[in-house]
Amino acid sequence: MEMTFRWYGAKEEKITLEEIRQIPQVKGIVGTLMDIPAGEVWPKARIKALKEEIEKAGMTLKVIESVNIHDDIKIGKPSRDKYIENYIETIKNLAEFGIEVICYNFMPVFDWVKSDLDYHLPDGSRTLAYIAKDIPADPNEIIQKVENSSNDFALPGWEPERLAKVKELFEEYKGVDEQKLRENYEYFLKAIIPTCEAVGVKMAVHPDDPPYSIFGLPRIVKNRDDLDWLCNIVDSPYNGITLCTGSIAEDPANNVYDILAEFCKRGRIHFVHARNIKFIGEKDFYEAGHESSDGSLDMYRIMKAMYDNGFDGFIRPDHGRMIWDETGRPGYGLYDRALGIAYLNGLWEAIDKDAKTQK
Ligand code: DNO
Repeated sequence: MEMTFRWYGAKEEKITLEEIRQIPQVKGIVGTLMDIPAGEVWPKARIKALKEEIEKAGMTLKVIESVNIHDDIKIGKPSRDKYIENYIETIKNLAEFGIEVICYNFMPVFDWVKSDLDYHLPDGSRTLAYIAKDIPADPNEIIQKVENSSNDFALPGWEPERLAKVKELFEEYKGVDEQKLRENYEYFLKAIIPTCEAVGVKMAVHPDDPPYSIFGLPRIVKNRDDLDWLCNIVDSPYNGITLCTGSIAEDPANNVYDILAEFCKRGRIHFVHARNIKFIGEKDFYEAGHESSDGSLDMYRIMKAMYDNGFDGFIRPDHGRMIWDETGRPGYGLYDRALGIAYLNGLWEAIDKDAKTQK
């Protein structure tokens, strides 16, 4: 297991690489080029500069989150071939600079959705929450809501150029049901995975967040059977998963421990987002501190499922709460994510020592 930390780039961040370097055991940055619109090729010079900046700070860049997929690919428009070619070019460019894993998602229009980015907990910390009755029926309202509480930080997956066209996008997705979206996903994977195999870059899809349909949009990466389907349509280790424990567990019907165990064993989980959530209603939840005692998930069982099934990929703490008066990009402050790392490292060490003394 290699511990990493998500960082959006010097221009987009308050948090510095020097601060991240001081978090115990963090060796790698999960990086991105946030300003490059979905569909465009990532230039080699930009990738090189990012890698050098990170290495100068004493860390590595082996994971990218995310290279976003143009909606024309998901909708299946004729223009998709051009965007797929660009995606392949980006994969090759990233491979040239030693990138091993690309995290992406296949969600129509929106990436993750939460009803609240500044949900107050009794201890004074603030976090993200999903409360179904607070999700407006009109998607434009959720965009407004997210923008109003983003503290002026660009949020991953909510690219302005995409959101500006949200009405048109919803129109275009009208003909796309789950079946059609699956066909388009299969088309994309079949086109890119041979290149991934050739250049040694593993794709790792992030599950839908939340893992069920919202705003009437189709969702196809939401449970064990969906993950099984996608692993089978292109049966290659380069076609893998970012297992986000929070996203998968948001549907109480999903057994996150079994899913982790199965797909680790199958060698398909290349990246883990470790997050705890606390249910406050049937499907309503807020994002808790990482500790088991703070949320509804047993983080020991999560780490153990990974350990026992041979996980040797990358992991990062997922969203953290805002604590100690920190302000910043919702979900991506420094302090609570650093606490999360210390805790996850502690669990791993205990599990590892325990396993070794039992031998
Ligand atoms: C939210 C993130 C997602 C994730 C994408 C991967 O904070 O977990 O935006 O990066 O779904 O493409």
